Amino acid sequence: MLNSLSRVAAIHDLSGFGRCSLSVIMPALSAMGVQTVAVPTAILSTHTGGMGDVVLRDLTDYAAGALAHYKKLGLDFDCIYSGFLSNEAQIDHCLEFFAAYPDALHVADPVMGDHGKPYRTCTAAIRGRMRELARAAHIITPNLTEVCFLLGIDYPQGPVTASQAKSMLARLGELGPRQVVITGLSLASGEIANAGYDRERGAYWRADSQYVPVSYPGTGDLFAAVLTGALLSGDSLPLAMARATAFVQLCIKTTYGYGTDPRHGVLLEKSLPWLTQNEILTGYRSL
Ligand code: PXL
Repeated sequence: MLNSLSRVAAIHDLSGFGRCSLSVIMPALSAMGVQTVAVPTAILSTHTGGMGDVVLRDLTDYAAGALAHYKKLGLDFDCIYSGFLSNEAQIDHCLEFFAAYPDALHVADPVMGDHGKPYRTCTAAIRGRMRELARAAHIITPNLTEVCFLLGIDYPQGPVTASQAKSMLARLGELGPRQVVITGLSLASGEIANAGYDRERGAYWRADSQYVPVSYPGTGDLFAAVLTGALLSGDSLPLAMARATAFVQLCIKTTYGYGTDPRHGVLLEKSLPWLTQNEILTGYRSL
């Protein structure tokens, strides 16, 4: 039984307050029965989304030693999963983890920005190198802002059509990953969709969410974590998308109902028990 637990190396920052990155990724994956080994890239007092002067301890010099230790121990990983990275050396470390565990599932959430703008720490150099990481990954989970950075295109001012979404997915697939999920797409038909592509099958999928007029940090991290946990537990891509979409929607709706400060993130503590049930709340369909 114990041998059937999947083990993930999660290369992300640890933001203390604000419910994003490792603070939400670890409980989500644990609730799904996936063992998570944190490889923290930095410790921050809060996320960088509007809570003043963040106290940051950079841990860029940590990952290479941790990797060497894990290799020496003969420790295996079923998945290497990267997220928010704040310098180019950290991208190199993710590539080194990928290379050290070639049989693992390589997931890159290319966290770079939102609403058409890069995060404070995401320089042009990081955006360039993030494309390299995306090329090396098996699965990537960009939002629309990150799609634009990866493809070098302008951020669309209005909603996108299903055929534009498919074309973006296909172009991202051409970079290298065999599966691509674009999160939080505002479709011209009025829905908010997570749109997925399986390059080997030539299949396009969507899992829709209802619109809520607030945006919370960390929801992209939660989506990618639940998607990863679901794939490791044997879900197909569309089923994993449906599970991650349903869970993030539950978190958002729960939080919106309480009217808490959006900068504090979603009330994960209230929604987490859903993840322990092997139940899909909403479906998926072809894009
Ligand atoms: O959720 C993405 C994220 C991760 N880590 C840090 C962030 C953000 C988004 O603002 O600031 C430090």
